[in-house]
Amino acid sequence: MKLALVGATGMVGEVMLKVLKERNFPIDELLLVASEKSVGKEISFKGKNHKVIGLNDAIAAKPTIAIFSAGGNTSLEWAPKFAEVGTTVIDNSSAWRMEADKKLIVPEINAHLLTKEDKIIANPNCSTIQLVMALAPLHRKYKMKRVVVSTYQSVSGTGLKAVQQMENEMAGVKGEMAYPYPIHKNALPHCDVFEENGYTKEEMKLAREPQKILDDKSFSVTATAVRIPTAGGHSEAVNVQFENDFDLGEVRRILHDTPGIVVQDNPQTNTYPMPMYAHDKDDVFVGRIRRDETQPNTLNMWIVSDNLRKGAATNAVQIAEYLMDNGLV
Ligand code: 2RA
Repeated sequence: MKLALVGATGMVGEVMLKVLKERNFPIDELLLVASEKSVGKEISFKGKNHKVIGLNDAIAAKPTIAIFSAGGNTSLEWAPKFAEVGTTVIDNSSAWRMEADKKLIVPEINAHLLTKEDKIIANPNCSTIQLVMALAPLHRKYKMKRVVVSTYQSVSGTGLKAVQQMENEMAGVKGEMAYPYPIHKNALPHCDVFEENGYTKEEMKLAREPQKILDDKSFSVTATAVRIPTAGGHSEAVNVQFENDFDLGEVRRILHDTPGIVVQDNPQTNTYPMPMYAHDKDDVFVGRIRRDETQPNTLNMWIVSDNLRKGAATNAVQIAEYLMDNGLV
C-alpha cells in the first residue's frame, strides 16, 4: 500500500506519522509531500529516512491513499489531481466538507457510507469530531433538538506560529504574532476569521458539520469558539436539549459503552476531563454530566479531546484503515 502524506512537515503531519507508527498501519511505500521549500528535507519514519518530495512527483507515483493536512487552497487545487490518477484523498481542511457530493466522516458514526467511488473524503473539523462523538449515541436514543456549545480551544489548533507566540509570551520574549492580541493569560473569542453574520468560521463549522455527519437537519447548533493558552487539546461546554427526556444513569451508561468515549465524571473525587491529561490520547473524554434544571429534557456536559489526534490525524488514519479493511481501495 502506497501512502502519501501531503503537508508532512506541519503539526498534524508530524502527529499523523506518530499515529501511523503506533497503529502499525500497513505501508509498503511512504511518500512525504510538502511545498517546494521543504523538498529534499529528510524525515525519519520507523527508523528510515524519507526525503520530502513535491506534489507533482507524488501524483506521478500514484499513491493508493493521500492524506492531506496542507490547508484548503492546496487541497482545492491538488486533491482532484490525485483523484484523477486513482488516489483516494482524505482531506483535513474545510475545503470539501460541505460539498454535497463529498462525504464528511467520523468512522465510529458514518464510515458505512463510504464506497469505492469516494475519491475525496473530508475529515471534519477537530472541534466538530469530539462534539459529535459524544452527541451521536445520545441523539440516536433521545433525538437532539438544540445544542449550545462553547469551546476552549488549544493554540495547537492554529499551528506552530501560535504555539510559538504563547511560549514567547510566557517567557517574556517578543516574537511573531499569530493572533491580533496576546494569548498568554488571555482568552480570544476569535477562532479562524469572522463571517458576515458575526460568527467565526470555526463557530459556523460547529453549526453546520454535525447535521451532515449525523444526516439529520432536525436539530440546530449554536457556538462560541474561544482560543485559550493551552497546548493539550480542545475543551467544550455543551448544553443539549432533546425531544425526549432521559435518565442520567442511562446517559452515563450509553456514553460509557460508546467506542472512543471515556467517561470521567465524579465531583466527589474532583474527576473530570482536562486537556492536559487528554494530550496525546485518541479518546474523547466526557464529564460534568448533569441535568439542566432550567428547562426540560436538557443536559449539560464537558467534552475534551486532543485536537491533533482524534480531532485530525487519528480520525484520518481510521478512515484509511476502514477503506483498507473493507476493500474500498
Ligand atoms: C482550530 N479547529 O482549532 C481549528 C483548526 N484546526 O483552529
